[in-house]
Amino acid sequence: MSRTSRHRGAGSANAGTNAGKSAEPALIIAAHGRHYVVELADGTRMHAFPRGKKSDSAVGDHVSVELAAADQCVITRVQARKNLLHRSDQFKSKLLAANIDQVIIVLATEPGFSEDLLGRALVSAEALEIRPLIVLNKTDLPERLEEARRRLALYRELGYDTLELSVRADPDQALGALQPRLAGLSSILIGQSGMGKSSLLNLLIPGVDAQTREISAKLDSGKHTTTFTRLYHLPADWGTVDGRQGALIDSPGFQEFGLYHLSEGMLERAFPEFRPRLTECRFYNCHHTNEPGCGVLAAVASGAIAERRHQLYAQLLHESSQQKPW
Ligand SMILES: Nc1nc2c(ncn2[C@@H]2O[C@H](COP(=O)(O)OP(=O)(O)OP(=O)(O)O)[C@@H](O)[C@H]2O)c(=O)[nH]1
Ligand SMILES: [Mg+2]
Ligand SMILES: [Zn+2]
Repeated sequence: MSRTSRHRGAGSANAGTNAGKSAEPALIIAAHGRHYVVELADGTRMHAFPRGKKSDSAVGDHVSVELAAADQCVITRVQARKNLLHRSDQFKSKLLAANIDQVIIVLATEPGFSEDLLGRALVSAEALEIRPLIVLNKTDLPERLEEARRRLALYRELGYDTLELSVRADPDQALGALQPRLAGLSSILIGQSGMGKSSLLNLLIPGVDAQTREISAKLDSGKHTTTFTRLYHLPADWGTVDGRQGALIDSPGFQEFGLYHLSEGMLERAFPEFRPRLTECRFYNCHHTNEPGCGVLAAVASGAIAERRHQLYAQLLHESSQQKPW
């Protein structure tokens, strides 16, 4: 994400195997299927597409591009990535974003949030050892606030950082709470539609003007307002942390969060409350579903592990064991 090299093309542009053609480093800032927008080192933005049939890069990826037309380039190489967040079901695997430091799971009092999706989002972050942050938005709507708090109590007990805020009623408090948690990091906003992800983005990064539901209602473009994943640099006046400015990625709301790609070994470790129990199991290859002498099941029986967390684990284990064509 270095924005220091202002003289693109000079010196290293012909390095690598593409002598003659000039390959340039770029950052993917938007993705919609096979259609990408990249940002070059000097800040220039261009449309880009993958060379082959497969689109195997995601927002946040550092890539090499070659100019294909006046305002279009082709992605020739994806640099090694720190991590890659994705969702998957029986039929396909969908890339969400790469090189992420923090997953911000946005929930709201109204419309009510799905605890199943929250659990899955947490597992996906844990599996990649990415720090999750839970945000409960719309605390200005009092009817369902207590219910939302009650449902979130378990996740607070598990040690997850959980913030309450209202973009609409108290934007200053929201900004004050989020700015220090975001500065210098690359964070992604994920969650169901209508929770307020784009509203948060608009608050945090003035001038972005991301579409929120009001705007899309005016434009009559339907219910889901954000249709593609998009990276925004954090404001320059937030300063840098370890030389990094940080970024915030907005993503479209989802209704399902399949994790068919996670292995059994990743799953058992993605539940932090399971971890200290794993050494207590009688069998080294225990699945923690119905084995005798299982430390996890003993903790469920005693109430130390919540039944609904174990149910989610069992469901994810089932998904993980399915045949996947991809
Ligand atoms: N009452 C209240 N409404 C809010 C608040 N924040 C956002 N909203 C409203 O919630 C609706 C959905 O907000 P969006 O920001 O579009 O939600 P989103 O999560 O980006 O939704 P998708 O793009 O569909 O995934 C809009 O009508 C917002 O004005 C809040 O703090 N309080
Ligand atoms: Mg949105
Ligand atoms: Zn076990």
